[in-house]
Amino acid sequence: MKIAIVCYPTFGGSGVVATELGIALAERGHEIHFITYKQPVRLELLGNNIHFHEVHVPEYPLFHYQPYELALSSKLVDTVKFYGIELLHVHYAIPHAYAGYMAKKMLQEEGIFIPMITTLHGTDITLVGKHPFYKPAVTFSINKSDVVTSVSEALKQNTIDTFDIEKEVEVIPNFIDRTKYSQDYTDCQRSLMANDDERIITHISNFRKVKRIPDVINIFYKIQQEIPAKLMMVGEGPEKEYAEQQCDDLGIKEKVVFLGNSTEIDRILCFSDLFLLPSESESFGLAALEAMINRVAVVSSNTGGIPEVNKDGVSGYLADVGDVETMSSKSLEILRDDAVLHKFKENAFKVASKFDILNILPLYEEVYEKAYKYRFKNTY
Ligand code: GMT
Repeated sequence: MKIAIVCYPTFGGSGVVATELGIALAERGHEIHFITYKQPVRLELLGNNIHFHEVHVPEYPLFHYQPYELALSSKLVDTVKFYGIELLHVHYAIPHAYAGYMAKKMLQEEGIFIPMITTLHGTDITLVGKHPFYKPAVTFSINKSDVVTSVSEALKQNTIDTFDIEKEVEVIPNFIDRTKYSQDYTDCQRSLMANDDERIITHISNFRKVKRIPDVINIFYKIQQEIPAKLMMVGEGPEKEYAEQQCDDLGIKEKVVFLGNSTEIDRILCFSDLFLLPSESESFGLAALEAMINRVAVVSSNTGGIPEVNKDGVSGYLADVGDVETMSSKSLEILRDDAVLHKFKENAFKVASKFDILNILPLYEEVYEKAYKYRFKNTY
């Protein structure tokens, strides 16, 4: 099938999922066309059946805001026509579902009917999408999608509770490609990061408020008071500067390493013992899943879709949002003893394995088949 994928090309979870999905679909013989403003970060190899089309937004002094949606829908129309694209899969409703619908309408005028699948990822519903300034447009574009999927049961419920949705929302959880994560730890340069007696704790995110970065630091602060430990902070974002200041104020600067954005997440995770994800809201928690497949135990909040990924008492522990006390004591419970830590690490791997791409990809292919049937329906 010839599929156009629209996504954010950055380090954010939705872009990573869209990119990994496209790569896997291309490996299964589909022809994939990524359409976005920059080559997605995890997309390294382009080839016969994997293409990238850049959306350019020409600057014009009259525009205070550059009209990205307009440029994206025009690019979609051109690409669909030129390559004979059969299906449109947009990730993150804002503004992709809206632009996708406009492209559908323009193509329809020329007698081309292209089905659109919209995958909801999280903040497009829970944070940004429900803002009154966006809500009518988000509701409209979800309802106008031929198939709607969400990455967790929790997000599906949230969507139904928040929006006036006429469409069925199908849950297709995020996934992981096990084969991409080496089981060979010889490459793992743990000694560069910490002493043998130190536990390594990691947090990876885009350092937005929703990730509750101060909680990460406070949990670690309590851990390192009890056992030797280091904290790896991976990513960039608005809360990073404050986090660095917080570490300075708490006198733990030497024990915390800020690594910035990284394309070598698995290398960092391979020497980690524990992953912290105390988010305020999280529709799935892809970062936790990536940690778990690398045999890293997870201590997280119990918000949104996280309990569907991190199993309490098995792959790690869950606590209420903001409950730093419980998150630090549970972390210590995992970290104090080698045998306990080993058990949690192995469990984390087992739980994560259920989200293997081999189990999830066919669900997307099923949805594509279903959406493809809509191509003859002149209903939108
Ligand atoms: O918040 C992020 O990390 C980025 C955001 C995105 O859409 O790029 O992530 C959302 O989608 C991810 C992939 O489906 C999920 O794993 C994250 O849980 C979700 N983030 C939130 O709900 C806050």
